[in-house]
Amino acid sequence: MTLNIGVIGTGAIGREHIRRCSQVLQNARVVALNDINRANCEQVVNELGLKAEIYDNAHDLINSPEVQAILVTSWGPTHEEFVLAAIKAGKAVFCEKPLAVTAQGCMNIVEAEIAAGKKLVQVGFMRPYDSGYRALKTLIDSGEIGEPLMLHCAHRNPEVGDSYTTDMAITDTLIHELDVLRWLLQDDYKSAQVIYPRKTRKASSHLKDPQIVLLETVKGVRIDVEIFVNCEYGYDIQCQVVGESGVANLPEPMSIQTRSAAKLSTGILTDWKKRFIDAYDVELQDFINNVLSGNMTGPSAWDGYAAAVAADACVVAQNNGEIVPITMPARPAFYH
Ligand code: NAI
Ligand code: ISE
Repeated sequence: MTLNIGVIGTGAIGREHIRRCSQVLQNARVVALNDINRANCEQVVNELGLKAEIYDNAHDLINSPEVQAILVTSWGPTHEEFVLAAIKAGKAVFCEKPLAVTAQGCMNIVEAEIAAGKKLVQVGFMRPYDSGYRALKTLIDSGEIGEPLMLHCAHRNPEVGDSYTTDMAITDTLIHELDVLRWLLQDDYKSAQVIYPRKTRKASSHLKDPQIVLLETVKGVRIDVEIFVNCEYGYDIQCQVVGESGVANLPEPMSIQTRSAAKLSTGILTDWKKRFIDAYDVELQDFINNVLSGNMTGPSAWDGYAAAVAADACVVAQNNGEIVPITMPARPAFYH
């Protein structure tokens, strides 16, 4: 069986997901596109030779009988509206992060999904599908390094545009760590604090970069995450877990080590699309398989909500410099 997919938002990641649904993954085809900038849809159709209908209105795409499942890859502030409309139409929806830009927006989606009585939402948190993070989780779960006590993490981008603001370091960038670390540790967050080191001269005048986020989990694990989005040298994701009896590092992405010209060297990736290319493939294939089998198992609307609750607290902490408590309500039985 082939799943007919409609995509809202044909920018950077939208195009990547359309390409993988059309050329890489099994049992799916893209039949409908929408973007507020119609030229973006036309460009994708031409580039990929797609046979897809272009809709001028996202809600018409969602409600089209031709479309069985939706991918939401438009700008973050539009996600809540489109995910709620997909749920109302009774259609499965894969929504890129963030699920909504506030915790309340995510809660609106959680409540709508529970009211629909059926899991329909998968959030585009791809890191739990990354083979490196999976290996790290398997090692932690094996008990080899004992109980985790501390995590030292980094999320570095070579550069960002002028429209990137200080709070986006949390809502756009740290949100990946807020999801994957919760999954890695099977724990929730208890508090957050944000501190600012000396600012890089490479950042726009309005942007505080780098930043360090200090998190504490309910089990007492202490986490520091460095966010540095103008680091220049590469796209570099680091995660070190210090346990009671050992230390484990997230593996480096596969790369060849060379010895030449009196140097030992290994390349560093520069583009998020390449760093997580396999994880994006696996997460979307999982979505397709789960929609077809009627059993959604990927990152849920509740996971989107949990990350957003923590993100909201981190944004408050960015502004007041204090240790901000993070309180998560009990997980509804629907998401157990
Ligand atoms: P982008 O700016 O390249 O593309 C967004 C597209 O959405 C644009 O073509 C824009 O015209 C369209 N759009 C905006 N509002 C719309 C509306 N109301 N209706 C229809 N189309 C609309 O942005 P990018 O980088 O592709 O990001 C899109 C989303 O994907 C964001 O939420 C971002 O956080 C997320 N993302 C996730 C990544 C991941 O690693 N999981 C990586 C990059 C982005
Ligand atoms: C971008 O939107 C992503 O989601 C990337 O995965 C992330 O590394 C980057 O910092 C974000 O801007």
